[in-house]
Amino acid sequence: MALPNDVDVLVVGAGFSGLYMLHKLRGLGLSAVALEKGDGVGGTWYWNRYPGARCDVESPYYSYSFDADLEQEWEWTERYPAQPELLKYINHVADRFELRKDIFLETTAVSAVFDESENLWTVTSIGPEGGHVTRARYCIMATGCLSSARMPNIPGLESFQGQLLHTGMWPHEEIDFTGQRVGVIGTGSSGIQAIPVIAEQAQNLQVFQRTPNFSVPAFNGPIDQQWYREIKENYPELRERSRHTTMGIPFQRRDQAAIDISEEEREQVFEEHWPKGGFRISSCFNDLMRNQESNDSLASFVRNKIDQMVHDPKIAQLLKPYDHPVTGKRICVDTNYYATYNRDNVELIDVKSDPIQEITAHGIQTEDHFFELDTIVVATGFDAMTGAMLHMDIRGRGGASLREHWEAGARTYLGLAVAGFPNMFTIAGPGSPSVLSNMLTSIEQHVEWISDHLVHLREGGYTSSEAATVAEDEWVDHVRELSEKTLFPSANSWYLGANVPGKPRVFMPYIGGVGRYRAHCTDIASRDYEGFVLK
Ligand code: FAD
Ligand code: N01
Repeated sequence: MALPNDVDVLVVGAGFSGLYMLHKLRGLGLSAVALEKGDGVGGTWYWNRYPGARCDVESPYYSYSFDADLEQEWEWTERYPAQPELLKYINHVADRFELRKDIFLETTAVSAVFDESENLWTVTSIGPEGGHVTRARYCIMATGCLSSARMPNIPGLESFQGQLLHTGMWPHEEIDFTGQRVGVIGTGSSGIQAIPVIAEQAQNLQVFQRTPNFSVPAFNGPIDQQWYREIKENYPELRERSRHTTMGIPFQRRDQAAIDISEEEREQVFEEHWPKGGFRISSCFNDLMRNQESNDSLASFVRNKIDQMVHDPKIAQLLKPYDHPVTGKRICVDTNYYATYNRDNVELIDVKSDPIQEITAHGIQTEDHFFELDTIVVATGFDAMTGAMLHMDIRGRGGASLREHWEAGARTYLGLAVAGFPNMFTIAGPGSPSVLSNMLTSIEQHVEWISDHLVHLREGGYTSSEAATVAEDEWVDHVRELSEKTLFPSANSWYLGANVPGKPRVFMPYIGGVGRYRAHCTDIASRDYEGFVLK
């Protein structure tokens, strides 16, 4: 089917957000299409196929809740799902709800211009058939927070004659590292997940670490059938509970401050939570991101664990994070990460003390050494939260450009709408809990809120909805003020844009938690969409 010229709603992106949005729009009787750059659906789980790619939220919770039959029929096999299983799930959803006929793959939206005289968006895209223009009443950006992969700015990168791979743009064919000399640049979550798996295959693995990150073991394994059965029996209640928690998962932070108890007692609580795996450890006190001393005690607990897991004390020292609070960057959830450095074929290169100078045809040259490599794996992350949106030329009222509107940092109302850009909505955008949460919970809440809003507009006979400038200003201030009450801004994280040279340093996600945020959005809706100008 050809991409239509006119639709009610145009969705950009076909990951978890775009797929559910499309499904909801159909249910409202609106005509809708989704444009997707990739040649398949799945977003994050389509692009990030690197070995070891896995979710940090347990599988029964990192899944859609909108359809009880889907929930009951799908069978997760592992506690934390790996990328292939997640991609299979998303494809299953696309088939089950017959979404594919309205999804246009290999089609990139390059610009979106608002036509004020008719209250319509004109979206230009490039697809397999060439350029196309689609007019839509509403434009919904489901473009992803972590979908704009960044190559590092290292001199000579393009001259490398071996295999160059980025974790966020991983090839579709199987990559076999057997017998190879492999270098990995970057030790964020992607590097930390890939390194142990590559180490098992490669002849030699050299890890180029600039800054160590906190990582905690997942204790992953086949899903515990009894646990899963209980979840399935109680899904409605568990999902509802998730919607009102801080992180969008159905266990709440323990309501006790670490600062209120002795160091020995804290240690005991950490020890109890460590074997539970993943985020459990960061939820064991309620003041870990508000009180430096509390955070320091968890940090030193994790550093001690590194000492226990890594045999060589010099390597252990290099792996210990020192420049940011635990969870100031999204905590990595790993399988065998630290123990991998006990292998004879793995070497940790500290590029803080011996910086990378250039990449040559045959490897990586640091100030003091040359490392000959067959493959370089780049795990250097993303232009997060704003990158995908700003790749497009988006123009709102009066031809104003989003790039200019966001020049000093992303500005939104509720992470859902932007002043001056009527009838455009963002899913899990900056200013919403998104990346600080289980994103499936946050995505569903946004999709449902937008759907309800579109119904409200239809029933009220409105053709335009726009965030008021004053509402946007207040929300931006509120998001910033909340973050300033925490330790988050002290970390040089991508939450702040700190990983992209020249990007304004603004804390982008809403830190008040999924439950509080949801209550606020519901309240806004109940007050006739306060802060939105409806015409
Ligand atoms: P995405 O999945 O990013 O999909 C956006 C889609 O939009 C992409 O397919 C992209 O190609 C497309 N697109 C963008 N711009 C255009 C354009 N101009 N034209 C056409 N198409 C466009 N979250 C968690 O909660 N737990 C996790 O464990 C977790 N693990 C992650 C692991 C990795 C490696 C990464 C990168 C992210 C992870 N996330 C995790 C966050 C993850 O991005 C979300 O959970 C979720 O998958 C986002 O879904 P989405 O549909 O909003 O965005
Ligand atoms: O990216 P990152 P990521 N030379 O930005 C280093 C989600 N996710 O893809 O800290 C040398 O975190 C950089 O070093 P430094 C999750 O939300 C989840 O790993 O800037 N090194 C850092 O070590 C996550 O937070 C999972 O000094 C360079 C690394 O590259 C987000 O995606 C799995 C460099 C980048 O780390 C992004 O994770 C994967 C250079 N020039 C991703 N430039 C789960 O487990 C950058 N670095 C769920």
